[in-house]
Amino acid sequence: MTTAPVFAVVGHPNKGKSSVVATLSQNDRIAIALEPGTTRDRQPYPLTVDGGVLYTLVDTPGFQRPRRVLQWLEAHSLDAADRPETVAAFVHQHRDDPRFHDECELLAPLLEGAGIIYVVDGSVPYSAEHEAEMTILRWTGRPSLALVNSIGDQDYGDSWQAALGQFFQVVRRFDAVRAPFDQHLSLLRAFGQLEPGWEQPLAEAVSHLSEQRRQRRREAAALTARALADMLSWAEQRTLTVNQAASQGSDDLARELRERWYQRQRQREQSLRLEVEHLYQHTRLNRQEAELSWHRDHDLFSERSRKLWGVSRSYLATAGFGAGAAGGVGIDALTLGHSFGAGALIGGLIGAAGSVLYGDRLAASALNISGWNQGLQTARFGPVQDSQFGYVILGRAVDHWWRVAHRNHAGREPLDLQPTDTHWLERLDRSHRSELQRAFEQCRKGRPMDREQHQRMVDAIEAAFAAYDHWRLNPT
Ligand SMILES: Nc1nc2c(ncn2[C@@H]2O[C@H](COP(=O)(O)OP(=O)(O)OP(=O)(O)O)[C@@H](O)[C@H]2O)c(=O)[nH]1
Ligand SMILES: [Mg+2]
Repeated sequence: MTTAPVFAVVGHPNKGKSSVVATLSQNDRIAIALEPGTTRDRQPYPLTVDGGVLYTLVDTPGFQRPRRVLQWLEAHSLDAADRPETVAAFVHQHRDDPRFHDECELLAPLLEGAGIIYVVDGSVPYSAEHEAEMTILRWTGRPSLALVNSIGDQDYGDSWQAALGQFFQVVRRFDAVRAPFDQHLSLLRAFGQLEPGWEQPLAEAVSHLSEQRRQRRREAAALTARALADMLSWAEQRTLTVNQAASQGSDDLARELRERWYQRQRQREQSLRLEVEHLYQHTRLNRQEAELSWHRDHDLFSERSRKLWGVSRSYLATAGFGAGAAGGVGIDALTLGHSFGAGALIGGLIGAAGSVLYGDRLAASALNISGWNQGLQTARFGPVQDSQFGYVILGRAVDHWWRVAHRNHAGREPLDLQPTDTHWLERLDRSHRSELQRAFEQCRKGRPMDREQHQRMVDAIEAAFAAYDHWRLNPT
């Protein structure tokens, strides 16, 4: 069994050290902030997959007094051979000296065998003040790699590369917030080149992480399938006594059940969001303002959002709504055979979001009241009769999944779920589309799916993820 490599992430204050650690250790709890001096003490963050540590990153505070440290080192070194010991002597001697707290914290893991990841900000020009830092790091004699992480918009990467190349074995550009997953893997391979003993553990880390990513996508599709089946087949019920039935009009009753039904759908969608976020180890995404709240103007249930989420009439036609759809027949006409039409459904749901369009008409028609049985009656609202609802929920879920799966753990901005204006779902192949349509129909009719059917639905959703991913990367 090989030991997992350890890397200390070091550099100037406020240049993205903690951001690099957060992204590469998939840990969104690490403190990242605009103010310098956010990280006060060194802290190891292991990346664990299936109970095994693949590598550990040590977050550290930034250099505070590199020139003073270098002066001390130069004054206490006899020749190049004793430089690592001189650095160790410095740390030993200044461990309790508050002036050099930060330097001792960042050098200690290097003395214990960690490799160096030196982080600079490529959006500000190179300056000689970094030379003292780089010289101190070189004196430790540890394997080293420099990362040019750009915080702002300017690009001084080339001048940085030239300077860094003289001090570090490998120099890479890496944007901690935006770098796609492939670049994480390529960076890990570069770490493996720093020391012979690290090549194998980091090659294993790359293969574990690739496999984990495939599994997560599969699991996210399964979670989405479960939520869809649940939401599409959901009905609210209430049992009424004779007195209750007499005192409450059916409009009133429908309104009550409808409110509960909306509430339940919202909660179920929210719980799917959390499940997917936790799957990808995002534990504190800010969804309050920018993302999953119910904006009135692109509400889940509005006609506009149906269009935005990519469910076009031609898609509905191919998915099983009949030839009339392609000819431009209105949505209501397409679904005439159902117990309530898409127009009424959408209108009613808009009603829930604040407008009163169609509200009561829908409420009355969606309510189903049983006959009397031993002095009791059952009122039932749902399940939703239009499979279009499924496409809206699916569209939102796929978009959320994509943003979470592609989000680095250094990201601290709110997750902003902007609706798209392209019918990306049409890129899904015909057989998976039909599979989805079949699954939605089955849920609508309240028929439970067997294992195989459920599995086919998961496959179709995974294919929808892939289609969306492809569309995002090749939008035209
Ligand atoms: N746009 C962008 N911003 C980044 C990136 N990396 C860091 N930042 C921002 O830069 C600021 C500092 O990031 P940190 O990761 O806390 O920096 P640090 O080097 O750990 O800072 P100290 O612990 O204070 O030394 C934060 O506001 C980050 O959001 C990046 O790759 N892109
Ligand atoms: Mg920090």
